[in-house]
This record gives sequence, C-alpha cells and structure tokens, in this order.
Amino acid sequence: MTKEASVENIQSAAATFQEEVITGLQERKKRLSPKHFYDAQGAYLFDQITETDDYYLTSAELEILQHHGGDIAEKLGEHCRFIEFGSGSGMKTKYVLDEAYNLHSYVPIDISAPYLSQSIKELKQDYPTLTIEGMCADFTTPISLPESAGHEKKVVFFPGSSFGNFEPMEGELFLKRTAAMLEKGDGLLIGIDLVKNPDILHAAYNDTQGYTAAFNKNILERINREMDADFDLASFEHYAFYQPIEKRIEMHLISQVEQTVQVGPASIPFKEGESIHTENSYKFTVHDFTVLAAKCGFTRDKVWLDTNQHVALLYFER
Ligand code: AVJ
Repeated sequence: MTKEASVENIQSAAATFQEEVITGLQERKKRLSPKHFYDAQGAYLFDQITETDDYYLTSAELEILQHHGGDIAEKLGEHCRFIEFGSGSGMKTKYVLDEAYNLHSYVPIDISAPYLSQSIKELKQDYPTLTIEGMCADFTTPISLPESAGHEKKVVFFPGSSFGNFEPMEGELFLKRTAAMLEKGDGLLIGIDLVKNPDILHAAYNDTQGYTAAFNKNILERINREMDADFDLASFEHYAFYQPIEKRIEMHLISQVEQTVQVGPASIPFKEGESIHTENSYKFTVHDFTVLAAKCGFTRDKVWLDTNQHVALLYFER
C-alpha cells in the first residue's frame, strides 16, 4: 500500500461516508449501509462478536479452513495471486497462507485503512518472504487490481459470509464484475452462511454479551465522532430478526422516542418506534448460491461444510 494512494482513498471515503449517511437518513425508510460499521471501534466490536459462542459463523469457517487447508491450497496451485476481499484482521487467511505452495502474492483489499495496515504489518512478520500488495478500497464499487506483469492464476477469496450483505441485484453485479476481473481457469473461494433453524440465526445476531448491539449502535457513535452529529445512543435500541421469506437477518436501530437528530447540515426527525435499517445478512442454500454463481460465469468445483453444516466454503472456477 503506497502512502499517497491510501491517503487519497481515505479522504474520498470520508466524503462518501458523509454523503451516504445523510442521503440514507433522509429516505422514507431510513437506512445506513453496513459497510460503514467498520471504523476502528466497529472492527474491534466485530472481532468480539466473532469470539462469542452465539456467533457460529467465524468458528465454523475456521474449522473448514483448518480441516481442509490442504485441499484448498491444492485448488490455488503454485504461483497464485491470492486476492482477498474484505480481509479484515487477516486472521483466517493464515490458514490458507500456511498451506499454500509458493504463492506469487497476497492482495488483501479492505475498506478499513487501520484494519488493513495492522493486518499487513502482522502478516509481514509471519510471512517475511511473501509479496503483499494491500489495497484500501470499497469492493462494492468497481476496482482495478494492482498491475501484474505475469500471467499468474488468480484466486479471489471472499470469506466470512460478507457476500450476505449484498442485496440480490448487488450480489449478482459483484459476481459478474469479479468474473470479469478473472480469466478462464482462475478461481473464486467464497464463504456463505447457510439457511438454518431461525433460533440459531436469532441467537447469532442477539448475542448474550451484547456485542452485536454495541456493534450496531457504533454506527451512530461513528457518525457522532466523524460528523457534526448528536445521536443520543441511549434512545436507540438494537433490533435483529430473521426474515424467512427473503432468507435474511435484518438489523435495525429503533428510536425509542420522538426526536430530531442533527446530522451535519441536516435535521433528521424520528417518530417513536421508527427504524434505521442498518444491515441485511442473506443466507443461502448451496444449491441456490451455485445457480446464482453459474448465471454470473462460475462453475462450481468444490463444497466444504463445517461439522454442524452451518456454513459453506465453495470453490468455483471461472
Ligand atoms: C461480516 C457481514 C458477515 O452478516 O454476519 C455480524 C456482520 N452483523 N453481526 C454478518 C455482522 C452482525 C457479518 N458479516
């Protein structure tokens, strides 16, 4: 990650953040994008969530990476450019990096600059000979990868069910764009959360330690910190539930009172009980996801499940 590039990215990201926040809060159904959860505090709270017993997603995917690291490395082959979207703490990647033979390079891409530089620093210590080309970017918009002179096989890694944050149309667009970034024979290694008993889903997004609630509310704290805003945190409540028709967890922040909140130049009125919709987290069946990916140019090659069959890691060939 070059210095100039990161500073530029951060400044334009700040402008986009403010614009998107105000636009979303002025809509009839108020909403904020879940990609804005991840400032330093949000990234920290998300890591706390992943360590709770209720939030099975991370441990289940780690189990798959631990048990099948060798098989996964075999799919990458030798001299692969391993590109990760939403690399976050980079914790999971180690399981793949440990098994991979002779990677050409690792390209972590994340929207959170502090998260990204921290994980690059740690990975450089653990893998001193590995070429790491970090990019601070929002992969929900079209991005171009750092140039490479060679013709290495590329594998895009999109773990952690981050794909679940896309609306159906966005997800399709993302898969089509990813396919366009790749050539025939390249790969996509993607983690999805599976449709399951709603009680398990409900518990995962309402953890008993309250980290998910704090994570959800942090988006308001972030707005207060970074914009001239006066959200009263105590007057908003975390509300998360499974919606089985759309097969998604919805997260909301519900205003407990009628109030007006100042957000930069905008006055945002709330009725008692009014919601800010902060996240959708879609769940899939292996079959449905495979059909979707096929429509976007990917052929499924391999499915790995955890022992509880809560999540799936899928390998597709372009
Ligand atoms: C990072 C999008 C996969 O949807 O489970 C965790 C985010 N939200 N708890 C998810 C999240 C509430 C997470 N993803």
